[in-house]
Amino acid sequence: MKLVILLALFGVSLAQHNPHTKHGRTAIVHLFEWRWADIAAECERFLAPNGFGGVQISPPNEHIIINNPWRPWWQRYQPIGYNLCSRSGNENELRNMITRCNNVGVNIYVDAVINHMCGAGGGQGTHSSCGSWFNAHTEDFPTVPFSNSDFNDHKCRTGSGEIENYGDSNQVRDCRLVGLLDLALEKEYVRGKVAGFMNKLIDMGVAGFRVDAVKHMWPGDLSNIYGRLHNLNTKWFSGGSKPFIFQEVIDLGGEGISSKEYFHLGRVTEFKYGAKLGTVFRKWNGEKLSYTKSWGEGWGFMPNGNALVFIDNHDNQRGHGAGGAAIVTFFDPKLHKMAVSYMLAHPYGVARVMSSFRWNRHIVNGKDQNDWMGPPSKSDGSTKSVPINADQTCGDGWVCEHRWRQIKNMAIFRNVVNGQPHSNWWDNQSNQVAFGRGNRGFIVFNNDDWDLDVTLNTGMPGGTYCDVISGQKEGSRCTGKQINVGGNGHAHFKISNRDEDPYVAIHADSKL
Ligand code: QV4
Ligand code: CA
Repeated sequence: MKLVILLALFGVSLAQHNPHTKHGRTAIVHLFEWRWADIAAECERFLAPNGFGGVQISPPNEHIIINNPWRPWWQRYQPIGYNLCSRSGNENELRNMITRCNNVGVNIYVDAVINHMCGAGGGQGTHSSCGSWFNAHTEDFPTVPFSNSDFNDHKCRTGSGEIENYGDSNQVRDCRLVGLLDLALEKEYVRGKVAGFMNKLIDMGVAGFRVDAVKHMWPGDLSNIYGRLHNLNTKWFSGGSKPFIFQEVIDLGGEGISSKEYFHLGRVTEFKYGAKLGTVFRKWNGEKLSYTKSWGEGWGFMPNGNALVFIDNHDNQRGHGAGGAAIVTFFDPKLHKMAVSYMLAHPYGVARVMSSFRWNRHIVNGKDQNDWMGPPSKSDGSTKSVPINADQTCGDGWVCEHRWRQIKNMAIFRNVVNGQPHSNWWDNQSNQVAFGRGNRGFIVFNNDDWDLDVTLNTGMPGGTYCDVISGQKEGSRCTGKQINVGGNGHAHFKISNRDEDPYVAIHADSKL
């Protein structure tokens, strides 16, 4: 009993905080805007063999189609109803993907947009992904159905009907976020419809949800909705498993609403993580890598058991959401690989890797003029599939960060060291640091403008290890640097600041 109370107090490993990843796999990848058919293939040909635990998919529900700008990615955050046809594919393709990914032990997490429907200016007609008719002016969404009494207009107290002040929790929850029609989630009827949508997906086999815009919903309403959710499908999950819930709350401090209001409901996105680590790797504001000795709760982040962490996400890689210019994305590949690798090596939080599409970034006065651009598409607006090149990278504008050797190998590293403590820290009081994970793995970074040349205690058993950053172990040979660990666990590291990737990582399974 005492233990239960303790666990509840700290929000550790509670039902909805557990990602239910299989076979010792840990990391989640967001395959942003990928088609269901491509995700199914990726689970089988790449994610399962390389130990990825799950995929966050783009919203699967029917959404508005916007022509101006032309088919922006964000049209999918404007639901028209809960039919399961979207830019990524139809219901059959979705079901097929969930089945095929589950069959190879890769979980699917759905991006659930339940705070709102489309924007008030969305017009009327059948410009929606399943072709269903709707009317945004009269707030009519017949396929659910929702009508004007299912929205919060009467509850919102701002003159414009919009959220005007993020310091006022009432308007953040009851008014419109950028004009999006705000659902009355305190209504029994609305709660039932939202839970029905989520339960259909659970029954199809998804493992959980990334819940969108959680700051804009009352914890009590969410508690009620989550309480209605089915247990996971026992075809793939053990009986009594609750869906994994990770909630999008942007909390960098200083607002009326803080992430801790949602801890008891599931995990919460820790936006400080990527904003701070980006600042550290960029060496802005006097930050140094050596200061990350106490990375995690020591930096004022939320408790470990509550956090979902990431370096960049689909919003802040293009200036939406929070984090600003500090966020490191694939546009800065060297820093991005290092930051993502740091995250994957470090024990704090459930880690999510971003997998992006490329767009023509065009920043004028700090704002990306092309921040709206959707995924690689054909002239009719339909999303292109993801071609895989001979060297395992992706083509046609798909960046596939999760396939970059360094990132893929660090996802494996995270699995190999899972459960081991952060250990054997070393730093040069500047931007050279190293740490281990018990006796299972060790990583060394050189983000200074000079060489690193030092002997360190790795905590690992003696032997020759293959560095999984400059190469990897293939059969009994190593395509990268080799690191000799002595019988006392010590090893010599030499990393030039001019290396393409100025860091080295070894783990138990990279031993030669
Ligand atoms: C425009 C005006 C408004 C006006 C409205 C009138 O800007 O002032 O009131 O018209 O109709 C798009 C446009 C936006 C437009 C809106 C409604 O960009 O200009 O409003 O549509 O037509 C994504 C995008 C948004 C996009 C939205 C819906 O980021 O730009 O808005 O999808 O298509 C806060 C929240 C946090 C949120 C973050 C971006 O606390 O929850 O902002 N993050 C999540 C998602 C994000 C998504 C939403 C929430 C909304 O991660 O991708 O927004 O579902 O911090
Ligand atoms: Ca709301």
